[in-house]
Amino acid sequence: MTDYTPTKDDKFSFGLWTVGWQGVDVFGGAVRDRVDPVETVHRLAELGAAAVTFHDDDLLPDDATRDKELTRFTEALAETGMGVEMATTNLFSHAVFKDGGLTANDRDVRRYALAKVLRNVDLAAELGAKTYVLWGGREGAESGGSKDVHAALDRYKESMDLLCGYVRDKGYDMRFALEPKPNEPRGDILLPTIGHAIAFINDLEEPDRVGLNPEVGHEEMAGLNYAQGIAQAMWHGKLFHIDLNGQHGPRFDQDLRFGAGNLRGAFWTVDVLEGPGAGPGYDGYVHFDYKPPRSEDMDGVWETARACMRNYLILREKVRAFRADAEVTEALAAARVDQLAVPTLGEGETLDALRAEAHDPEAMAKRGMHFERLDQLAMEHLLGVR
Ligand code: DIG
Ligand code: MN
Ligand code: MN
Repeated sequence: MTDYTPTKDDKFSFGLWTVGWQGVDVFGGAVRDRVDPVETVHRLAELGAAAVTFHDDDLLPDDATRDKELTRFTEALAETGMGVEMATTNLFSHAVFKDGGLTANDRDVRRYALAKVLRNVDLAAELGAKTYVLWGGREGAESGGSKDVHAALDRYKESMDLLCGYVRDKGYDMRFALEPKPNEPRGDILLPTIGHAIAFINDLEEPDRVGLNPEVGHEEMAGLNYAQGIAQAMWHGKLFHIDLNGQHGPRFDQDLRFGAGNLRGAFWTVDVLEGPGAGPGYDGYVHFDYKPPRSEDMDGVWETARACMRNYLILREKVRAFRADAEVTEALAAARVDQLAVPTLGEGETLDALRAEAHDPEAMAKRGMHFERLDQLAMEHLLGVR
């Protein structure tokens, strides 16, 4: 039993906006004061995190103090050894983005949004971030006639192609990661799921420079399985970054600390990230995008940050024990999970030979799959009785 104390080798990272969340919601104002990004860097370093991420406005909300705040922030990074691994742009808080940023009907707004992204891409490159996230939280609509989706996707593509060209021409070592979400704050958000985003990326001029930053709660809001979604993103080579948190299935975006909400889903998420099957596993930052509930004071906020990392380490130990369990190995074989890695057509075999084979569907239908035994073993590892 380890003590689940994170180290920088675990590559945990947090958005400044997470522990900085003041507890605002649709029905109530702030319950906590703004947290100084410098304090966040020091406190997260003390807790064992390796890096932070930020929206432009989280870090530098006021141009008048931009240089001073940036100096304080970079000094804190140097003092703690914390990195900046990802950055993104707030294209959703200011009223100007009420109809989106890059896909706003109002062309002037689109031009301002693109300029705002470009400015923070430069800062992200300066601070060493290798991933730039775009969450189009306001890119969407509440009513069918108000948004020409075909034109909106043209504009989204135009902006992504321009951003990829900019990063390429500047020689930045940086990739873009799109973050899907089905709704909230817009009634329906464009690129709502991992699948929609992958399809969109394939039509860009430089698809290799664009991947995904899937968030647990966002896939679950759509009633989808996050672990399966990130497995497909990895299959496409598109899991560039992750937003881990907790969610209780289809409802408003809860952004709970990782491990809260769908705990079984969190177990299989860690299993996929560890790379159990045919895939290589995920080697990026283990990033948390969550919101400490309104109920918490600052002590509670730091406890939630500690718990995100602790829950990940606890689940990682359980997943590794599950995968190392001899009975699990037997159960996997009984479930013929390994057979899925065997090509359906044999080396050099012809389709005629396959079709000529005597197939006995009645006999095959009688073969049990033994999935329940396998899942019970997983459940018992999760419950701590194995
Ligand atoms: C919300 O899930 C979004 C914003 O917080 C941010 O743009 C992105 C970064 O991970 N996630
Ligand atoms: Mn969310
Ligand atoms: Mn997110």
